Amino acid sequence: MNELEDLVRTAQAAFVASSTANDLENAKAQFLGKSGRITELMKGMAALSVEEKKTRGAAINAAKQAIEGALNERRQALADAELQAQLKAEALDVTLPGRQRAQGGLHPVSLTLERIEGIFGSMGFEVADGPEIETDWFNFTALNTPADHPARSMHDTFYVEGGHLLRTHTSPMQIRHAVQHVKRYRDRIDAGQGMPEIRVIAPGRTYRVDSDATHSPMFHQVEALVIDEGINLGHLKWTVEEFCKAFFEIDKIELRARPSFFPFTEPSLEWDMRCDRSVPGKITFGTGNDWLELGSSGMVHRKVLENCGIDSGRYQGFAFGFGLDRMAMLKYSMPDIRSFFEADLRWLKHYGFAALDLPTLDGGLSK
Ligand code: FA5
Repeated sequence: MNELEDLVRTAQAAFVASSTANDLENAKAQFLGKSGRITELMKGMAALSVEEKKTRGAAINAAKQAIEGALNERRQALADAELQAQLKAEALDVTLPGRQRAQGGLHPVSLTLERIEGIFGSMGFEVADGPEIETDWFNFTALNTPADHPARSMHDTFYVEGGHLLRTHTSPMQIRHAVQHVKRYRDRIDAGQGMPEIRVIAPGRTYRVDSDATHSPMFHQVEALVIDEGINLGHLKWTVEEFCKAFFEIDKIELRARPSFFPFTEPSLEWDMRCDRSVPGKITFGTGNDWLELGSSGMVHRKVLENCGIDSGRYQGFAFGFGLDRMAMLKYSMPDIRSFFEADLRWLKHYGFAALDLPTLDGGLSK
């Protein structure tokens, strides 16, 4: 009997010494496994008499149950310890204040773009989109600016492989859109029924080798194109004026048209707006003795219409291209165009385009 009590004690000690579930299973095999100590003792009963087998068998069974009891107890203890360790590792302080989700805002260029699209949308203009990597044909040649034309030097740009370039203005969209329009109404045009008017704006990114406070190597323009029978300079002036009134939210503006030159428009005009800049850092429109350049425009050149397959004897058009970033600078009184592309949160916060003090979940204020 002592031998069995010893065995139980040895098993209990081995289980207690097992610090992991794996160790415990190995220890179990030594006592309760197929070739473990209990199995060996069972096998040893073969030579005993029936009476002896009864007493010996009962004693071995009792020892086996004691060992199994000790094993289960240790298993439970290890599982509890593991759970405690996990709970400790994943401890959560529910009294901590919640993490605040920072509130972003739209960039002034995006807001300006949305605003411009909204205003022209209300005037019945479609919005067209086109590639920023252009061919020489769309960016220059189709716009009546052949390879040897001096006007090309004003649009120094970034050339990429395969004779392509980063577009220097949004005017190539005039050609792309007009060509598509003619294609779409080919049957009507061929039947002598004419085509519906073109009334479209094309905003987007443009590129030039330029950099100072009012020029950036990547900037945004918005192009407008209207082509129909009987379009004249009066339509151009009215559209520019109405757009400016809506954009700057003022009823009284005074525009000045200056003669200019673009190979793709004839005549060509640049538009300035009367303003007052006598107070440093402040600009007021509609009064004052100063003029601010807004953008360029003109009546679409006969050759450009013809390059798009449009009958220049029947149709006339106007087009203009305004600097979108410049419009944003004027609208929000921002002095330096380079700040637009520096992704400086302090600048966005300063002009109110990113949240400043937001309430956190614990009622405090974030900085
Ligand atoms: C053009 O780009 C012509 N395509 C506009 C046009 C369209 C004329 C249709 C006639 C008919 P211009 O180079 O002037 O024109 O540029 C137009 C406007 O883009 C400028 O008035 C200015 O507001 C803006 N701009 C030009 N270069 C830059 C630059 N580097 N950074 C920021 N804005 C610029």
